[in-house]
Amino acid sequence: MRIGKTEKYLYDAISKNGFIHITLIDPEKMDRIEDVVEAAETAGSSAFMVGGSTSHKTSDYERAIAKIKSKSSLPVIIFPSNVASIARGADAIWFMSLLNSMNPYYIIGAQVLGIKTIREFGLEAIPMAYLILGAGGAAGYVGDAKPIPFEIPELAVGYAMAAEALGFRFVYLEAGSGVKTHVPERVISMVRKSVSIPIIVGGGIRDGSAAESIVASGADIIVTGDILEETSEVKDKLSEIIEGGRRGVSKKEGKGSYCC
Ligand code: 1GP
Repeated sequence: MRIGKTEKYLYDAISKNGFIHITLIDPEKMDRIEDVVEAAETAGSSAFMVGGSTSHKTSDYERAIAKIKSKSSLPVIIFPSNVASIARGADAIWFMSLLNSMNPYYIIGAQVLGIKTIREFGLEAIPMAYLILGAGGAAGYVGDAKPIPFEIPELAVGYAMAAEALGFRFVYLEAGSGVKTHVPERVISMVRKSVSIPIIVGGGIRDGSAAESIVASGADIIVTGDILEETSEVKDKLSEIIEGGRRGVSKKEGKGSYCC
């Protein structure tokens, strides 16, 4: 198994801290990227993701990546919505498959079309299973997903176990950007008990207490994006979320120690 530098960094950071926070920057929406990057790094975020379900311009991605790189040395990982998200200048790309899409394009089609460009651009491809739950937001709509109901966590467990057996090295439980309700703790906890790969949770996480309970339930990575566009106090808000996650570590189910 060949593990790249960014993936190893994620494993090491999770193993050392019990969880990490990643700041998601939507290249289409964020008009004050440099300020957000500085605030996120000061608050203790461990990496940046660049992506958005309705962002389809490669030039927007490249501009956002360059701005992040001008302010921070933390890893930048592309969070693609389509082949147009494959951009130069990032460290890595989530090589992700939306397993509960009804459209094979989002499961394997875009990946086949994109891999040569990913190699040409020297991006580290990190295999990740992407599952959309609950309301699903724009990601659910654009990705033609059949979202997993929060009330049926067994379905999320089945997908996550299958993802691990298929060789995916991360699983992302996505509720959709800006949704009212984040992935429930019970779903995270049941997935945690069923797989040993790192679990990423995102969508609708807005405060420290949500971060605390999500990490306590077994999440290894929490991702926040939308809240940065809602607040002018980015550093304070991210500090609150990251502090919440740290409190969650002491109560965490199945503390992950990942290696390669
Ligand atoms: C969306 O999971 C991410 O893909 C983050 O969600 O924008 O709601 O923080 P928010």
